[in-house]
Amino acid sequence: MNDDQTRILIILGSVMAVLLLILIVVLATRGDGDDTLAATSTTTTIAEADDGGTTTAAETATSAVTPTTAATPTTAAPTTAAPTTAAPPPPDFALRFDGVDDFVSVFDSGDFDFGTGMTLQAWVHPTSLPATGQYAAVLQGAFSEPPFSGAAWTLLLDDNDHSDWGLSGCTPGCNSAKSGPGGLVVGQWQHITATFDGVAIMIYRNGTFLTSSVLSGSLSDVNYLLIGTWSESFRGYIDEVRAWNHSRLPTDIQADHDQVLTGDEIGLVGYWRFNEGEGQVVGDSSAAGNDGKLGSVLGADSADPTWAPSDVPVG
Ligand SMILES: [Ca+2]
Ligand SMILES: [Ca+2]
Repeated sequence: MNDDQTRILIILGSVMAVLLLILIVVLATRGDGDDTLAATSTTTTIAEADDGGTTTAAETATSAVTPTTAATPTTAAPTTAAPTTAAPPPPDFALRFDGVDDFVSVFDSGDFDFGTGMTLQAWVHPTSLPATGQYAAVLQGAFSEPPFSGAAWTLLLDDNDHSDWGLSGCTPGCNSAKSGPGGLVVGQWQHITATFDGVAIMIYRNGTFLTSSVLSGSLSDVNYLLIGTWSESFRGYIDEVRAWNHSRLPTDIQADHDQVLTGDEIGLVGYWRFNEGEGQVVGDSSAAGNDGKLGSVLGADSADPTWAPSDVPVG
C-alpha cells in the first residue's frame, strides 16, 4: 500500500466515524422524544383533575360522570317515600251495645259535676228500640255503677216511645226536653246534642236546634259518667261521645258536630272516639284524661259492649 492508499483509508475511517456519531445522536434524539411523550401523558393526567381554572375536555368528561352517579340515590328516594304517602288512614271503630246490660263506665274525679253548664254529644245508630216500659240511655251522670241508684242528668230514650229522645236534668227537681216520637231513626247514624245553662235545657239533632225546656238551678254532683245503659242498654252503635263543662252555642254545635276535634278545646272534659278497636279501656282524647272501662270490671265480663268497625260520618 502506498501513501495515497493509506490517506484514503484514513478519510473513509473518519467519515464512517462521523456517520456513526450522527447515528448515535439520532438515536439519542429519539429517546428525548419518548421523554416528551411521557411528559405529555403526565400533563394529561394532571389536566383531568379540577384545577379550578378553565374546564378542560377531560374535566368535562369527569363532570359528566358525577351527576349520573348522584342521580341514582336521588331517583331511589321518592320510591322509598311512596309507601308512606299511600298508607291507609287508621281504622274507625264504634262500640255496639247489646240491649241487655252493656255499658261503659268513666269514674268522675269532679269533671262531670257540671253545676250550671253542660253539653253532651254523641253519634248514635240504633239497630232497634228498647222494649216498652224499659229505660235506656246514651249518656248518664249516675250516683253509682249499675244497677241504677239515681242520676242527676240523662241523655235518654223515653220509656214509652223510645224514638222520643231528650235530656232529663235534676237540680234536684227534674225536668226534660224531648224530641217527640220519631226523633230517633232506627238503622242510620244521627247526631244528638243536649245543653244546660242553668235556666234551660236545649236539644239539637244533626246540629240543628229542636226544642227547649225550662230548668233552673244547679245539677246535682255525680260519681260516674255511664255510656249506653239504664234499666236496659242501648241497642246498637254509639260513637264519638263528647262532654263539655259549659253550654255550647248553636253555631259551634252546627259547625263541629260532624268534625274531628283536636282534643284541647276549652271546656272539653271527655272525648271518647272508641277507635281502640280492642281491649277493655276507652281512651279520652280530651286534655282531661277521663279514660273509661268496658262493663263492670277491667277484665272481660258480660256487660262489655263489642268493638265494631264504624262508618260514622265524621271527618
Ligand atoms: Ca269511632
Ligand atoms: Ca269489662
